[in-house]
Amino acid sequence: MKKGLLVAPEFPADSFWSFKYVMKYIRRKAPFPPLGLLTFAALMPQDEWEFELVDLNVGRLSSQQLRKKIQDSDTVFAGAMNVQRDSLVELLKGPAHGTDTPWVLGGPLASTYRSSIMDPRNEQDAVLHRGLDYLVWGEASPWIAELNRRLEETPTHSDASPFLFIPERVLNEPEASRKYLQDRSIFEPFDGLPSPRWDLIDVGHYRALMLQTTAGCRFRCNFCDIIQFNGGFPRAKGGTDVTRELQAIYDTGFRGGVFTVDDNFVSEPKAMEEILDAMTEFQRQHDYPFEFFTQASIDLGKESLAYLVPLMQQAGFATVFLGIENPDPAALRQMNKIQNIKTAPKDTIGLLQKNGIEVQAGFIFGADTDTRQTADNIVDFVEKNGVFSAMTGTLTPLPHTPLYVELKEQGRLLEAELACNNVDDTVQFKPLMGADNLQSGFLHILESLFSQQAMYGRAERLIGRLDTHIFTNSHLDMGQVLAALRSFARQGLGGLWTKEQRGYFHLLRRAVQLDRQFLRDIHSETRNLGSYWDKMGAAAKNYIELDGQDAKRFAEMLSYAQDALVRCRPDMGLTEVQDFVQRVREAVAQGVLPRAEAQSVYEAAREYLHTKRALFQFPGSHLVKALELSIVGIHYGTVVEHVLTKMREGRGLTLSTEPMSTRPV
Ligand code: B12
Ligand code: SF4
Repeated sequence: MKKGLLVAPEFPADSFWSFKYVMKYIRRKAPFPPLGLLTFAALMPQDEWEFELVDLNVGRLSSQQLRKKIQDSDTVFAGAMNVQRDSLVELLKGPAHGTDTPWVLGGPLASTYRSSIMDPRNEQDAVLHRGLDYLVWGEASPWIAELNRRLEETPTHSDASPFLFIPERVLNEPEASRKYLQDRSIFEPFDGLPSPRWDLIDVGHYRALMLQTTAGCRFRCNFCDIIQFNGGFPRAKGGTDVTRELQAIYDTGFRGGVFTVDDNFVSEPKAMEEILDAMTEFQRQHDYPFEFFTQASIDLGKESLAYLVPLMQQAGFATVFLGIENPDPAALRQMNKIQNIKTAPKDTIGLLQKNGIEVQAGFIFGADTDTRQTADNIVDFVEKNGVFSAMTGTLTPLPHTPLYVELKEQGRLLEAELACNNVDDTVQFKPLMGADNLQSGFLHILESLFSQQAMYGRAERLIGRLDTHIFTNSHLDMGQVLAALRSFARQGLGGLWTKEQRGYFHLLRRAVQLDRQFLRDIHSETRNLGSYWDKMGAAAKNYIELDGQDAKRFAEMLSYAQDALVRCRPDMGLTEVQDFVQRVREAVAQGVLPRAEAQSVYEAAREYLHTKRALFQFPGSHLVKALELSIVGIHYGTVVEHVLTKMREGRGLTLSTEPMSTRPV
């Protein structure tokens, strides 16, 4: 057997997504495992290769330890985004230097930054150029056979130019061409792939595991590199594949957050129905072991797609990340983000929150139509809509995107460094608003949104808007309780009675009040339902006749009942539940309902209220959410504090101060 060393380079601590500063509270080592590498390992011939994974985000190894592992391996396989580039360069300059093990790099760094690695423009690129032997563009599956053949032929490292695996057509198209995005010979069917090699990691080190249900996206945002290597149309897995992958995660013993890492979860609505049904059925059969989160386009809120939201709720989605980017339609038009103009982002946010799904969002500052005022508008939008996690960054032109080529043609691209971390990047183009405005606006956004005070206020607004759903496993585990106690000790106790502490306790008090209010409301709803049924049921023999008022009441009861049957009756298949609901709905519309069915609806509706009541008993869902957000806020607060300090000291966000020579036409 050949030995393959899988290497996941380190993410910088000071980024929103690293969650480094809260790992000690939740007693995990990293937020997510490197899914790309685990998937790649599963695709390789299992009877020829054995793998070991080194995830530098879980723990650092000494240079000697790493060198030994590299020397003892037949090949090193690294997978990275650009934000992990520094760590990869350190590995190649340090422990790998002088060894003869070949290195293969895949993932978005290889796909998007291939040109600068093949044709180095700075010292970092040169290290990658010399240190890497193979670059793999796009998904791994099309290249597995050829990669193995070449590794067999040339099993040692060489300082010469790496070999680039890339489809001929992609290589030959002009730089930002999007003509090949629909080419189905490049973007192959996506189903039937093996499950990731979870056995290569200790799942207990990670906050969440991952599942990819689709790849690609039907939109054409001008800054997006995802479609350039994942395709401009959605490819979906089938329900059977999704169930198998969920089972594989379940079999690791892991319970908790599962990130469906689709580029756009709702890019292919028809396929999503099948996938969501598979997810829901799996959750029901296993008492909802997972809490899902994903990313989706804003059009999820439009009338023709909104029916997916209750399906996502039933499957157990807790969070959705939306690319809002900018509240100004002019900026969106320039980004070719038309979907955000056609559907108002605030409507999609409201719809998800009403269905108990938290919205996180990405914002981009620095479009040509932006001014210093845009920074205030972004802050305003985030605050008004209760978006607690508002990941804001400056515009980043990624290579091979239309944005990149446009800026290049206008002479506005600063290729000094392409960092790709949204809170600490060198500005890579000359902004029309001027460098000073970009810097002060970005600073303003970070300061305004990520002070502890602001975050407590936003958390309060968010919990007030979230209508918690029952598609969750409400038991708190010991880890969560301890995390809450640890953060309570940090945020609530000690020191003088500061305004931050007052904000913290205000949030917790409000959360407890909301839990109590919901409990009271559910008690009274249960009582009302009981007396209504006593009256209706007692009067009826075989059939119940419904007038307009009754039909309304029954429709409401039926929606409670439907949720309860999905959540609490796994013995009934999902289709059986859907058929039952459909039958009753039709009967209600006709005004006559068999008594037995009415009784079933009533009983299930009671069960719904009973299940919901449990969510608000101490520590209720609002309090748990408030504590969770406070913990995450520690991370955001620390990252932003570091970034602001660096920016104020003139390090960090490096801005060109030279006058702009070329303006766009
Ligand atoms: C999930 C995800 C995350 C997750 C998880 C990251 C993790 N631990 O892997 C989180 C939310 C943490 C995250 C964060 C960020 N992300 Co992100 N993320 C994604 C997303 C949506 C999916 C990635 C994924 O898991 N796909 C599924 C797996 C199976 O696919 P894959 O990783 O691409 O792997 C396949 C191939 O690439 C290849 N492959 C992968 N590795 C290897 C290795 C070898 C040797 C070979 C041969 C092949 C190979 O084979 C795999 C199977 O086909 C992508 C979008 C995308 N489609 O790439 C963005 C993406 C990777 N993220 C991106 C960015 C910029 C970020 C952030 C920097 C955002 C920010 N501005 O702060 C942060 C950085 C993280 C940090 N800690 O600092 C960019 C990267 C751009 C680039 N070209 O470098 C992407 C492409 C999105 C985008 N354009 O905005 N991200
Ligand atoms: S919606 Fe997201 S994935 Fe789709 S093109 Fe736009 S940025 Fe890319």
